[in-house]
Amino acid sequence: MAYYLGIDSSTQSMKGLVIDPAAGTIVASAVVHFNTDLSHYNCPDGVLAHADPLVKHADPLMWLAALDLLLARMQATGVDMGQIAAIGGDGQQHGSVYLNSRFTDALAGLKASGSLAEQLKDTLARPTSPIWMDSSTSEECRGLDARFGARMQADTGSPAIERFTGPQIRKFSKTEPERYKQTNRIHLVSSFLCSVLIGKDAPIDSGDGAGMNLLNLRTMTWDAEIMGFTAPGLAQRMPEIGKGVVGGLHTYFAKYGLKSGTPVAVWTGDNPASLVGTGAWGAGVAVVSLGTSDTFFAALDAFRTDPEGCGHVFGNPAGGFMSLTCFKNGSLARDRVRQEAGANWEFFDKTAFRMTPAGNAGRLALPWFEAEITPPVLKPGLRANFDFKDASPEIRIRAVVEAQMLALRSHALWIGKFDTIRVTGGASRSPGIRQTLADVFHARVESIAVADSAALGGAMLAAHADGVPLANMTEAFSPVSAVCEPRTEYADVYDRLLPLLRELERTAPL
Ligand code: XUL
Repeated sequence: MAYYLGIDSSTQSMKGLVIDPAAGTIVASAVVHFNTDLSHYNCPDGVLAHADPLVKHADPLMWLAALDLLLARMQATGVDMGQIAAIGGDGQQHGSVYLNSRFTDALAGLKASGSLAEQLKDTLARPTSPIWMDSSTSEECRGLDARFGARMQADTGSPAIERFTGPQIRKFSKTEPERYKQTNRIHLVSSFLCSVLIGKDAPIDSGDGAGMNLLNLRTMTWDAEIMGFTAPGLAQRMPEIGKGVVGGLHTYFAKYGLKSGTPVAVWTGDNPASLVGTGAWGAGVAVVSLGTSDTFFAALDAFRTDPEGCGHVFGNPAGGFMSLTCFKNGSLARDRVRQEAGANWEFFDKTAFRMTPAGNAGRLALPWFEAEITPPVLKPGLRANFDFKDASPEIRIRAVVEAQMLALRSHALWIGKFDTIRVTGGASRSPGIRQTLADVFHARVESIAVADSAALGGAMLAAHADGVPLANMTEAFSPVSAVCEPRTEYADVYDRLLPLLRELERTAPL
């Protein structure tokens, strides 16, 4: 019986799942939380503190420590690691790791007696990694806009975007030219961790590679002209684009009971992996993922870009393309509103919604505690169209949740109209949020049993690379576990609120 391991390296944690596709079961799971398990890396929410609120970096050694700890924990569950026939995975998108000339030898020579972090610490050409939450590259984006104009979006699927890897590399090469010179290889979080598993440079997949402003989605190759303008000598520093099995597992990982040489499938981004894990990789079903970031995504029937320039096109790991709209102020913002309201999760998820009417008498609040991605807003601060501070906890909570769901609807219009939305991520367990989502979109909201859809997607992609059809696994692993129907009587309420939300996005002062 063959098992498959999927690993999801997300913003605040690393999770792993082992699946048995023949039996249709999840046989083991493990998780490492960065704030509690690896607090000495000082990245409590997955981010290092920085004086500039637009700069968001993480310590890449923490991801290595997490990989060691996750595999040890997985082995400790008692699962037979030797039965794992292939490994897949995914990483938070856009984040980048900068490696020097020692990387290749250090990877190949990994010794089971040491840890990954210890053995690879001297291979970093840049000690920290910018991640998707970073908004500090506006100047670089304007430079790319001025040079490429509409071609950037038409060919790479997105206009120049602050958190995307190309603008981040451009900033690094300009502000730290010495360190850039020392950089031999630039990896995404996904391809970095995949490289560590196979003990050599892994390629980048088109799902994650599309989030860089460097990959030409019409040819599926690096865009030489954009690369050349982004930073000097960038082409030599990039891995290849690849798919399927990209190498065999390094002997280092035998200490966790894994077989050396086990095929490793190319890693993708967390959202593309989630598209697979939620069973939405075929056309017709949209996904709302409510995690550190809130995202709306769906498989695309054809290559199509967002006329407003906020959304993106990524590669769909099952073939073709996917669309995505991303909001930075997701679960951390919800948690902050909850704490400031002095409420527990029971109150946030249920009571607040029973105490207030749908539509909240027109009161809306956008919790932009961090610079927002959609729409692009660089000056953080909550925007409300009423006196937020003095309002009761239940009114504040509904105002924030309704504004978040309306923003999702408003900025996903370019993707299409969907009768069914599949919801995933931690906050998808909240009944109040699920009902609001259904009412705001006038759509049936389905939950699937596995909340870690990205790790599941990674495991499914590993099995797929080993010849197991995705469709069989979707039936087994992504069945609908709960449904929330929209309440037709509130359709008008939210149709009327949509222009108010747009107005608030445009005008509300800080
Ligand atoms: C997507 C995005 C985030 C990260 C972290 O474009 O920036 O969703 O992938 O989850």
